[in-house]
Amino acid sequence: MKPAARQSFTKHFEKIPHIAYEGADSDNPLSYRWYNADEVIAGKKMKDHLRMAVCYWHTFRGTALDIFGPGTLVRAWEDGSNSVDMAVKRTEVVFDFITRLGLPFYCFHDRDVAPEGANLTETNKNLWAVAKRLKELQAATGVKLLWGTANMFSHPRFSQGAATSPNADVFAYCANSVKEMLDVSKFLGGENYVFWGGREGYNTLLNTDMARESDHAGAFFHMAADYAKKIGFKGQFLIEPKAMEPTKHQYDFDAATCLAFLRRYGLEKTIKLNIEQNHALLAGKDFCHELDVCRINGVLGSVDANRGDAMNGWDTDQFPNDYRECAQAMLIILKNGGFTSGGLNFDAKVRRDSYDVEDMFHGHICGVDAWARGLRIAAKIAKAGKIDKFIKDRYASYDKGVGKEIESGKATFESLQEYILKKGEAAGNASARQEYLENLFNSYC
Ligand code: XUL
Ligand code: CO
Repeated sequence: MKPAARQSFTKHFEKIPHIAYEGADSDNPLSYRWYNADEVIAGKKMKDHLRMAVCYWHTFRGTALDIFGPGTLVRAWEDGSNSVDMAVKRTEVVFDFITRLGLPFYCFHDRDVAPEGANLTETNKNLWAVAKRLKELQAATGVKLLWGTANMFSHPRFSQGAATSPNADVFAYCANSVKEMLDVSKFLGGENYVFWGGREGYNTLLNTDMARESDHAGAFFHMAADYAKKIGFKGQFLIEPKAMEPTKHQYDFDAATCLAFLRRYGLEKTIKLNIEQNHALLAGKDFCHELDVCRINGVLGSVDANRGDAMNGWDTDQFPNDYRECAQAMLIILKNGGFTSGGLNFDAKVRRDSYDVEDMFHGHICGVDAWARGLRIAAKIAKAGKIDKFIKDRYASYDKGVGKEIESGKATFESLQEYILKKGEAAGNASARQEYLENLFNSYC
């Protein structure tokens, strides 16, 4: 780590050391057991494979309020105000935290870093006041912006949607939000720009013109792309699918739904996807299914690394801990050639009764190590090549004869009928060997 990255900006984490790699046998809970940033795995440093980011919203703006009660997390650095002064002071705590974890990136919404003002002009001014300080802290620490985004879901004006609101003034308001955040993202060297749908969706068709709302969303993305081009913002646009919550029917339900939308509006070359584990669960899909849908369609952009709870149907946003699932996900990411502009953003929060500052570290350390261990396992599996070979062999009938004619486009229904009539019956199927493969997979863990 560069010496500059070890500086402490505040006194709030005095009792926490800079988290270092100590290896799998370490019994120090404030160390990494699997994440060794500069170690080369499968031809690349671990930090460059994983590109991990701290999210501003859960870790620094979340108080753990829920619908049954107020926030329980009292942070010593907060003065209780939602002022620009506090926003600027908070940035130093954030960078102190990220550098102690030794992670290379962070992500934020406009409203995470700066409060709304008395009017929109003041709101924009507030955002720039904080962005300037963020830029200084990025320069001082080497921490970079993985992605920026705009919060177009919290304020009551967005209660019926943002770009899909029936109120055109809200659409215009959102144009200001994204325009400013694209400028800020460019200013801070953001490597991506994320659109999570927020309240883009509906609760009942009795009040909703889905066709118009969809067209409005398409138009909004084109305006965003035009503006990014105009200012020379080179970051990758990403849509983050989510099936439900807050609306019943979210327009960005899952990867396949987003792909259909992108193709319908000619945006498939402009926008990739940011896949979140917990959102995949809400869609009733495996996280890895969503990743592979993206991979085979060339839109695997980035990942919101968290986990849901298989027993309930909401967005619990817990820190990832299942290194076997991370390993399977990393296999897909490696197959994709790794991340380019994307990375792993910990869109995760500590539980309502994990009150201490130390818990913020334990959550991140657990997530970092789950993914680092997953990467190590995935690299072993890829190198051994046994699973790849099994899959390749399973389709061997398409590498020759009639199968090859099907894949090359030479076969027709007539030619295939002639072939199979002559044979009289299809060749027997080989076993798909799921149990063998699951056992093989486990043997690398
Ligand atoms: C909401 C969610 C968001 C996005 C960014 O479920 O995941 O925090 O990641 O807007
Ligand atoms: Co997310």
